Amino acid sequence: MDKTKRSGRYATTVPEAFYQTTPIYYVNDQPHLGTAYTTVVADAFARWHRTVGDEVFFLTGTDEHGLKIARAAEERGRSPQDWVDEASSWFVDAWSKLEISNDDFIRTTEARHTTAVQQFMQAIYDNGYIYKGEWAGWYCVPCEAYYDEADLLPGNSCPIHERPVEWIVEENYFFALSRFTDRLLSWYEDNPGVVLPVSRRNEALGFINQGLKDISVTRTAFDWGIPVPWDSDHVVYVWYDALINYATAVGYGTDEATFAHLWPSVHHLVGKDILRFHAVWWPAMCMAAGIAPPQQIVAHGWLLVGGEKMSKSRANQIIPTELADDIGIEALRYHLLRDVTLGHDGDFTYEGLVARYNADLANNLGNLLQRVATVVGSKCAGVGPAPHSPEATPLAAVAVEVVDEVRRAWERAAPQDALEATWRLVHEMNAALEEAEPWKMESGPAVEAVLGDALEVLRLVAILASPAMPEMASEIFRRIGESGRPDAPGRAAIVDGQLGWGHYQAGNLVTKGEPLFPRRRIEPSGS
Ligand code: ME8
Repeated sequence: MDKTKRSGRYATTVPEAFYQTTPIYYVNDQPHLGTAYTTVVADAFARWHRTVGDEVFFLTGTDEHGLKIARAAEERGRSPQDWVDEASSWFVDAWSKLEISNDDFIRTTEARHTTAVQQFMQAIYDNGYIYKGEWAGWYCVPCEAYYDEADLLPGNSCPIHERPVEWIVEENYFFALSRFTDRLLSWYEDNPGVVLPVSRRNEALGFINQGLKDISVTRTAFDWGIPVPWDSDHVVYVWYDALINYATAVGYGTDEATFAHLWPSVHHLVGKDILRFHAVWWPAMCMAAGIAPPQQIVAHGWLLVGGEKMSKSRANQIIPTELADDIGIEALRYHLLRDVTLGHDGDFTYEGLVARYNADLANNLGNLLQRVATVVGSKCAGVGPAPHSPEATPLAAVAVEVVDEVRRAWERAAPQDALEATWRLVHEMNAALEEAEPWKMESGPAVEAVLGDALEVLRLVAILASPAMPEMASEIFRRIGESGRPDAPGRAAIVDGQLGWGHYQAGNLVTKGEPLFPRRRIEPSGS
């Protein structure tokens, strides 16, 4: 169904379905911490939305066509298909290790994608937005994009990859992007939250206001791509092919009912390097094909190493799975979500990772859990007591504020604020324990109420931290005797959810185990 027709102005509806995507990654090399960062953040959004009760569909995948991939295969003496089959499996494996909960993994060499791309292209062609022309320009193969001469660095180098671009002349089909300027501007005006954070929205508007040029969307110089349906001498330009993956995966061209259900409830998470493609080209392509543009595009900054972008071409990548082996998968996830302000660049250091781990996980949360389990063991025979009623403890009001802030933080695409707020509750609870010193008290109602509060805080924190640390949060639930998982669908729903104060089940068996987050010294293990 074409939802754009309902309003005629591409206004988006507020659906219950929540379709989260990551970029599809080029298979010219291994996944690194930069691509892992995007994927972990998208995963946390998907997990949060499942927990609040939304119907989530979470997609990631690999971008397998184009000159860059054809050359990567050639350099290794492999056929492109053989190469992409191997390289895409590295991403599947890495994401599985990092606990990425994707519902689907799309590869652009799949038959379903060929069907969708050809149908999408044909729709745009039939609607009169594609024409034939000649193109000459500076092309960066790693970006798979043309550059204006004015945007190049000295020596005709790409501003992102800092290596020389190539002069390419082609006869191609063009997409009439320039005809979408007004429609894009009014779409932005009607949908103030469509690009987050606001700084990235302004950047996207800047691209449009600079003036939009038509884009060449087919190639003839090589054939590693999807054939253009009306002219088989051409293959579809890799970016045009890649963007359509978001429609393919929810049934465009193959399953119209699923597509009508999930589109346009799509939330794209991308790095700032590909904002223009997602916030300008892609909505215009959707409009041209007669479908609604996406509901939201969230763009994050770069992870830097020593002040430089971490990237395949700079060979300064950090391998995320090695880091996860060293510090723990969920500690790494927590650090990426907590210490990078989404939208800004973040400098990655091993010292920063360990410092955050020790402060928040070992000292604060880990210590709270360990202390509470020990004292419930010694003062309450291992049986969890009930918390104070909300009127009887200031912690209940703190919990209400924290839950509210966490909800708002996820809505404004600020996971760092959601986790910071959650840890405020941990801090307050530790301070309350220091004050009451239940380990010095006699067994009885007074000690029970203090420990009941602490168990309730641990229950709430497990739910709120579960998008970052699903398995650790589950282990906390297990140790405080709560049944099920903290991230069960709907657990954090506003209506009938369990984020209010006082849901901890008195009478649960509390168990003490090994510390969840043993304190770390600064050296990577094995060094
Ligand atoms: O651009 N810091 O794929 P790609 C943070 N195939 N994020 C980083 C990063 C860093 N240092 N380096 C990479 C492509 N990323 C296209 C996308 S989508 C239809 C097609 C992340 O393998 C970030 O999300 O070059 C960036 O946008 C993406 O990886 C680029 O991945």
